[in-house]
Amino acid sequence: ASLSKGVILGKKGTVTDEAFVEKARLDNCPSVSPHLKGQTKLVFKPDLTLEEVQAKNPKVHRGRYHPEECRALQRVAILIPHRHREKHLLYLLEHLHPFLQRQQLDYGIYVIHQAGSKKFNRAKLLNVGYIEALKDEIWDCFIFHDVDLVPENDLNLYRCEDQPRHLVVGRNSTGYRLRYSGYFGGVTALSREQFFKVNGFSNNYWGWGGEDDDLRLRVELHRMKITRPLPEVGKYTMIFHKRDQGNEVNIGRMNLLHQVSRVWRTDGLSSCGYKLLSVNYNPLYVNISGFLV
Ligand code: UD2
Ligand code: MN
Repeated sequence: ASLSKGVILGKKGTVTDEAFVEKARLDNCPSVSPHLKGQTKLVFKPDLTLEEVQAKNPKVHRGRYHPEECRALQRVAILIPHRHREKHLLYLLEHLHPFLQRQQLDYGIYVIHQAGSKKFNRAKLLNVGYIEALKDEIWDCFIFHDVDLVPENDLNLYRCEDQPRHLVVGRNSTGYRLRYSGYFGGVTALSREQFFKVNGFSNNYWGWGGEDDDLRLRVELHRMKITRPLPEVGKYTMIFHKRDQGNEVNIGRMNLLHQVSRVWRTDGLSSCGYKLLSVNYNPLYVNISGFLV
């Protein structure tokens, strides 16, 4: 317990963390939540507002929620790389909050915003998210999540297992089929230890492409094996978009992919340089904004 997180001093001056004691009293949540609905049809209302989404999630505070009826099995941080995709973020928050609550998770949502006009760097932003989120809580599990992918089936559990997981088997735009064997893009789940072991993502992928394959190679180099949900469960809707300005295809990606086994130790979490601009605790998500260097 830290003094800044709701700690009270007991009668004899002993320190007790109220929230901690409260959680310890509860039984573990069941391995399958009773609130799951399975496949659902997603609706995206054109005039949706953040206020509406907030009103529908009164139990979410500062981007966080934990079930009141049982002790969650894992603490899960959702990390979303972001720049200029406000509408997509709104739709994702709208669907993800109830989805995660139905799964009885102790979770927090972090949006990692890339400030400035440098080429977009999804992988490095996710490294920043991992480093910064761990300053709030010792998260057990990290879900690295594109802003435009909305899960259709809540049997797709947002938790970590003994091997890294790829949660997107298919999406609407590709006929719900796996794009290629080894594909590791979109939404992935790695435990704190698994991600740390591979030294996180590479920091060197500026612009579109390759960074997901790089992470797959890191995972394979450490003799871990990627697992996936069943195809009917790992289904996502990708909200339609064009390639963003500032995220042009990275033509150097193949060269970078040839160097992974040589550079993973020195390129990653251990060398992730950035200038933190702000951390804002909004009702539905923590917004981390920074310049990548
Ligand atoms: C694919 C992968 C994605 C990543 C990317 C290559 C899937 C489903 N997704 O996505 O994980 O590997 O290829 O880099 O296969 N973003 C912004 N603002 C920008 C640019 C990107 O917020 O200006 C974020 C946002 O979270 C977005 C993600 O980066 O979802 C990936 O970018 P994309 O959606 O343009 O790329 P896409 O759909 O080809
Ligand atoms: Mn996309």
